[in-house]
Amino acid sequence: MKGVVIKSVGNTYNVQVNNKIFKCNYRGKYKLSNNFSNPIVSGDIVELELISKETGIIEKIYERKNYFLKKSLKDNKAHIIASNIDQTLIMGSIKSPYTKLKFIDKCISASYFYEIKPIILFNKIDLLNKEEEEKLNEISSIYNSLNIKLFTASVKENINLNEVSEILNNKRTLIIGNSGIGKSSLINFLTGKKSQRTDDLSLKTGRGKQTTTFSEIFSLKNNGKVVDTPGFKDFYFHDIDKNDLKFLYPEFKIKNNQCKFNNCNHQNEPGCIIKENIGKSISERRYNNYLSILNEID
Ligand SMILES: Nc1nc2c(ncn2[C@@H]2O[C@H](COP(=O)(O)OP(=O)(O)OP(=O)(O)O)[C@@H](O)[C@H]2O)c(=O)[nH]1
Ligand SMILES: [Mg+2]
Ligand SMILES: [Zn+2]
Repeated sequence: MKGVVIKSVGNTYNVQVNNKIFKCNYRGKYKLSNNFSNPIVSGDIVELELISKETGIIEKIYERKNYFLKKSLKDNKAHIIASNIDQTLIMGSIKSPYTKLKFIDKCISASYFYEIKPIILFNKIDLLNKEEEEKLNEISSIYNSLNIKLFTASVKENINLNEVSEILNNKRTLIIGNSGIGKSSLINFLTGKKSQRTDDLSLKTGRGKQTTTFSEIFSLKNNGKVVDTPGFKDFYFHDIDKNDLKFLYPEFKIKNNQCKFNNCNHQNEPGCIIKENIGKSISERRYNNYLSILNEID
């Protein structure tokens, strides 16, 4: 029987077949690649053998269309965040918590690498003063010029949520963002239920408290599905190499062949067209983040 993994907690997986959910374990004899720190993830399509009305055993994982990986800091292996995704919704905020654009750029690059369409959502705009709104406008124009959709919204005050809901229609969307950014709040709105616990920001740190501890798929009122992931502060690439990164910057693409050296990584090489265009067709912030991300790839 074929089903979809909609939740994984430790070694137990909830697998959905039509409208029924079975609690399942994985049969260890079909060992998966040792390169992964977690064998099964939300989004996987699996073959199931039922052992009771409510439980089953996962016999096999069907080939994944795609997946989103980060490096597991525990063992340096690949940690799969979700599989079989159509798009990523990268959430950020100007405040409470403040999101570094580097984090957003990293999520965008990874999305492109795994051939998933990135979309950006800046939440909590209800908190912004004029000056902060201005900052957000500048950020918007950077990403708009790259043809990446950027929404601004407030889940709390129900601002612009219909537009966000529309873009998730009929798609399976991976939601990524720092803890406390409002992922679960958004999902509660989109499912029309209080499916997810949300929490006040920790008073001490001003950051969220990580109330979501595993990835889980939710069905929305509009036929879309979203994968909620535990908020993380930062993440590291697993299989994206230094030489891959430049191809994940759309604004570099048109000019990639025009540098003096055809393998130019646009760092300190002489005759670099990209460096010449910083502040013109290439945003300085994006370029600085590029260098910084490049530096953390080993
Ligand atoms: N002011 C304001 N607060 C919001 C908004 N959206 C969410 N919040 C609040 O921000 C806090 C964190 O929201 P969550 O939805 O739990 O955040 P999360 O991204 O799921 O966090 P993790 O599960 O820890 O990754 C809660 O207190 C929400 O009520 C918003 O648009 N404006
Ligand atoms: Mg959450
Ligand atoms: Zn160059």
